[in-house]
Amino acid sequence: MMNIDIITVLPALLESPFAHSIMQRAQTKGLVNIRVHNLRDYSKDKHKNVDDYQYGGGAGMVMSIEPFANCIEHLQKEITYDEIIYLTPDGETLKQQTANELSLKGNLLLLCGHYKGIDQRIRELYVTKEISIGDYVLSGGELAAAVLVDSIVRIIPGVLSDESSALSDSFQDDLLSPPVYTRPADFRGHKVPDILLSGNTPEVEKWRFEQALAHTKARRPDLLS
Ligand code: 6GU
Repeated sequence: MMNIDIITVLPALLESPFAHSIMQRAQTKGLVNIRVHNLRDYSKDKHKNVDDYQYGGGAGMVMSIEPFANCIEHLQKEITYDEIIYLTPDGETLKQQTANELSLKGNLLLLCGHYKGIDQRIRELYVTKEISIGDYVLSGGELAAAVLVDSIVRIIPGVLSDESSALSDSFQDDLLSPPVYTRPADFRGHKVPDILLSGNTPEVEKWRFEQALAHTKARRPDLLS
């Protein structure tokens, strides 16, 4: 069973994303154990502070090393992590390949930062991988952590009931997905392509591939090069 631990100052932000649908099923099936830890519980400060003014001056608070060190070292007493991941806009951009690789690991620890960032020494002493989910800035790492965990958990073997469906996702083969249809075959004169109603599986597969290729050329030519 895979263990994913997440350290955050906003545990409430991470309740719903893992409580439904595929994320919920993966946990019920015992394929992954996701735990959210409140960083504030590891502050030894009398006001439970987890941040402080930055050395050198400047606006914005920086998250302190001690609460992170206390929490990480507490968790490491029971679990050895394959990766300790810091979610940060200056990390490597998340790709399907990264999610694929991480889905094969046993234990992951995710650190969510806030404010102006976290003390650099946390990154140097504990973090083994830094991930961004795209070139824009979020107010904290929590939503990025939810995105990363979702991308990993859904492809853990046994999570999806239709085993082939994760492999046919957009990006798994560097192609965007072809269009899909369901009933009715005719909605106000807008018809489903005849080929899909033909029952000719090889022809349907060929059509889907051509559609995927054309769609990728039009929207994401960078994926084809
Ligand atoms: Cl991982 N964190 C924050 N704060 N902003 C982001 C991000 C992460 N990835 C993209 N933007």
